[in-house]
Amino acid sequence: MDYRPYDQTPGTVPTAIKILVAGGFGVGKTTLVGSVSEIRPLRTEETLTEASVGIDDLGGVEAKTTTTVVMDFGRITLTDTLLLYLFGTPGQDRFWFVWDELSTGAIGAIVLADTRRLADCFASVDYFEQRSMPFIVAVNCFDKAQRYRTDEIRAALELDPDIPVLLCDARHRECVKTVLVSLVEHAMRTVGRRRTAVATTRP
Ligand SMILES: Nc1nc2c(ncn2[C@@H]2O[C@H](COP(=O)(O)OP(=O)(O)O)[C@@H](O)[C@H]2O)c(=O)[nH]1
Ligand SMILES: [Mg+2]
Repeated sequence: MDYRPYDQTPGTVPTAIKILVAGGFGVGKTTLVGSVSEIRPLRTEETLTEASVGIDDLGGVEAKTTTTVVMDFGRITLTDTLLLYLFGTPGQDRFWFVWDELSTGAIGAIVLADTRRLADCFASVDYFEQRSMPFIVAVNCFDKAQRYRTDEIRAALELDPDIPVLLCDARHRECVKTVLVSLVEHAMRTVGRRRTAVATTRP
């Protein structure tokens, strides 16, 4: 894990950006945050117990014995003056209420998807669409999962044409960085478009 302190030159104020990582259970949120975080990611996991059998659907998820209860938290220095803080949100219906708290101040979200269980990310997509929160879809390409083209995934999720869809491997730092940059760029474009729309509708 490499740690790069941000630029502490007097007058240089680092910008901190908050990003959410959402998606279904076992899709790779904790893995993604852990791949890029310079600080040891804070994880709150609980061992899957008898009680969660039947509640936590394990179909298609290999060797998964823990589940995120509250959130993952990580940080990455993208440039000398740009820090990203990542919050992995719970991917299960019973933790939905946490999302509203976590969304405050976030510039956007990465919705992680697994093509074997694509429906698991519908709720996350709906959540960010309803709140007009910029988001992108990153497909975590599991080894045994069938590969689909991004346009096929876009069609299956009924996404607007401007929402980026990327294929990634949540275990690889460079791959995850590309996803993060894509989200930041998408969020900036969205904000830019909204500003233009407001400016042109003003009398
Ligand atoms: N083969 C493969 N396994 C992955 C990948 N990402 C995550 N995993 C594994 O899938 C399981 C679930 O990942 P996790 O990050 O805990 O999912 P979360 O519930 O969304 O936080 C873990 O055992 C990971 O090691 C990936 O890109 N490829
Ligand atoms: Mg997790």
